[in-house]
Amino acid sequence: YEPEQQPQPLSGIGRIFLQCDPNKPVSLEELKQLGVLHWKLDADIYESDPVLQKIREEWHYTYNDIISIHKDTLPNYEEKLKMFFEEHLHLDDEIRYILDGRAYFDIRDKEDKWIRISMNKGAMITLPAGIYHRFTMDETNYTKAMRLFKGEPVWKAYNRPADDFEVREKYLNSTKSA
Ligand code: KMT
Ligand code: NI
Repeated sequence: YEPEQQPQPLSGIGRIFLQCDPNKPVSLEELKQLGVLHWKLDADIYESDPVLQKIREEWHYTYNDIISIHKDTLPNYEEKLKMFFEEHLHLDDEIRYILDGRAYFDIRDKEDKWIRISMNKGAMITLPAGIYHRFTMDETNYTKAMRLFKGEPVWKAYNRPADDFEVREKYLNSTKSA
């Protein structure tokens, strides 16, 4: 965590706030062009939420589990946070739904600058396969998130540089036409 280099986040329940360095607001349209999907849900009813159910059916998010990120609940907490904060990509979409607490996802924009996505309880997001990103906590150091996946989960992360993957080229092409 490098506080001086981080854009200052805003906050708000269930909302997603976007900022890029130095604190320039980012539009949802820009997020869309980067291939990021997002929803605002009622996390208090996640176990029986028909809206979540519908999203899962529409996007084929068949798998889910819940991860509680806190030094007392997550084995190798420090080490894992360090890994999450390394800039990386995945060969599949990364789908996360914040059930409690808060967290940040940073993604790279088309100019390779960071956009900070502040996620509160109720925020759900899909980062497309091949996008460079990283994950970090705020000063509360607690978040509980549902991890979703299309089919059998693969959590493997490839740290940057990972430009030779086909998925990376595909991703870049998809942002060009958007
Ligand atoms: C990732 O790959 O960036 C993560 O799994 C982030 C932590 S899960 C809320
Ligand atoms: Ni990731």
